Amino acid sequence: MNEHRTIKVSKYLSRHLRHQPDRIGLALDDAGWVEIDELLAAAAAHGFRISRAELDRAVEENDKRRFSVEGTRIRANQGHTVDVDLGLAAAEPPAYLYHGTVGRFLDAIRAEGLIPMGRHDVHLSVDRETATRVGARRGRPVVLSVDAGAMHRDGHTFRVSANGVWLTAAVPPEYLRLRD
Ligand code: HQG
Repeated sequence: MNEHRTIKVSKYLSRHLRHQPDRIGLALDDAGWVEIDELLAAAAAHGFRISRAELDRAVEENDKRRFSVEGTRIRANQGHTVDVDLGLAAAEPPAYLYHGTVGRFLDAIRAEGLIPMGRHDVHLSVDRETATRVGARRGRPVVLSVDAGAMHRDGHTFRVSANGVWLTAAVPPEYLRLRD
């Protein structure tokens, strides 16, 4: 299976495990899991046939480890817009985390801080390189430093996904340092 196909399968999985399971008649459980057999059958029934080997490859070779397989089930590790409770324990973040965005959002971010927009949480990266890549999805990237240590001391809750993305409900502006 070529890389192009793996990416296509990965995008299909992201779409239906994070955002639109009902589009193919799928129901995720409360924690976001679905039976792999059900997913493959639903995909085939809606015109996108994926073999089990292709699914396994898309999970294992995923650049961001976006999916977890446990036993007979699969879920997305983070990034949902549908209502799921991933059941992640609260964790102590590193002193600084990073958020990649673009210049056109900065005025709003300065005024109201980082908010989750469509997703459940604000997504933060452990290093500037990753944050730069996240921002670059939308244009020339701007990386913001988040004083996660101070937020944690002040009682904000952080969780870390299975693929190392830090999640928090919102980042008030006083914890942000903007770098243009
Ligand atoms: C911005 C991808 C205006 C925020 C990535 C971002 C990541 C505000 C956008 C993961 C704002 C939301 C998440 C405010 C935040 N006013 N704009 N107050 N607060 N924003 O896609 O962090 O490939 O929901 O800066 O790599 O870009 O999907 O979040 O630009 O890990 O696995 O609103 O998604 O991973 O966009 O990306 P998103 P994100 P995957």
